[in-house]
Amino acid sequence: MIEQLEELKSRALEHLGRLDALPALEDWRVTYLGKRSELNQILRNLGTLEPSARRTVGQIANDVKRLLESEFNDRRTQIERTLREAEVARERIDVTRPAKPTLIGQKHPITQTLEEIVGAFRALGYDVVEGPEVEWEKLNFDMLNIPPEHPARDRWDTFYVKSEGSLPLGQMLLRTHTSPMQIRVMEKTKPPVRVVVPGRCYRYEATDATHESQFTQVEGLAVDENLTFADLKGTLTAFTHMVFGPERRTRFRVDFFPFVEPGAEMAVDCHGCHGAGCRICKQSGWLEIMGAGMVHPKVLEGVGYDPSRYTGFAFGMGVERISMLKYGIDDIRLFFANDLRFLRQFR
Ligand code: 2U9
Repeated sequence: MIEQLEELKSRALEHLGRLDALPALEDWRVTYLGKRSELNQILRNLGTLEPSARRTVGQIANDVKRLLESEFNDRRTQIERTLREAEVARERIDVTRPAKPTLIGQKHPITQTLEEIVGAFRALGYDVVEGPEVEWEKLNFDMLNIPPEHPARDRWDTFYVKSEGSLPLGQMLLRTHTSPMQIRVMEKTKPPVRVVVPGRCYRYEATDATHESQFTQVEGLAVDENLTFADLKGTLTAFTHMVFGPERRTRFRVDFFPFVEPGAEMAVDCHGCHGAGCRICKQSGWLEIMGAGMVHPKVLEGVGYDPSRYTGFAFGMGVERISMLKYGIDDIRLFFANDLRFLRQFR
């Protein structure tokens, strides 16, 4: 029996040494220390031995049991530690590893140009206001001295919005310029007025390299006593120097817009070639960047301003066009294509 115990001990310890997982360890415990284990059989049968053998065998059996229990506990502790260490190693975060590069965006080139234009007029003392993109026909056309039979009102030029009920202000439409907002400003406030109005406008255009049915405008308006065409020229020249550079020259030529009289078109000498002729200015040496003029007396009268006391000047420009001229972009559709290869160049 003693030999059986010795053999059992070395078998159990050798088996235990080969285990490295908790379920197998539990099987081992059931086999060698469980109720139906060989060892337990021996302990239970001690009673059948004669007293002196019972004492010797009993002591050895109990020693084996204690040894197996303590080896079992040690092994369990060891396996648990190994598993924990493996888990920690698996979950370890390398804080020295360089971060994944994040895609940092930037403002759309139109927004950048718009902010630059608006910033220049802010520096000249102008307020910035925005208005609704869906407007009344009366504010978009009638009050700007654009009569009902004017071709701009045609469905071919303007997007009308289905309007119902009695319509004292006419149909609703997608504004074709931000000018109706200047009407709203003048109806609400007395002169002096100095505002710029940036915003999106819509025209029923066939899309090509220089036309889109959606575009962005900045328009401006100054009304006060004694304002003259000289103020218009000085203001727009100062603006040009801020946005296109202090050495730029400006050129004013007569043009027609129903809401101004006289009307003008302003050009700046080409920053690409200093007037010699290049790709940007299509060899002309000049870039037409905006329209302008003295506010038509009928427009002032319409908002209740006395045209014998007040005069004003107004101007308007397309932000896409300014941006294209500034950066040498040859197709307006690039602004609306959401192509990162294009957009990322404006960081
Ligand atoms: C009021 C009175 C007058 C704004 C003006 C222009 C000339 C002009 C175009 C430039 C390119 C529109 O974006 S564009 O297609 N605009 O040439 N705009 S004077 O005159 C006003 C505005 C509001 C009450």
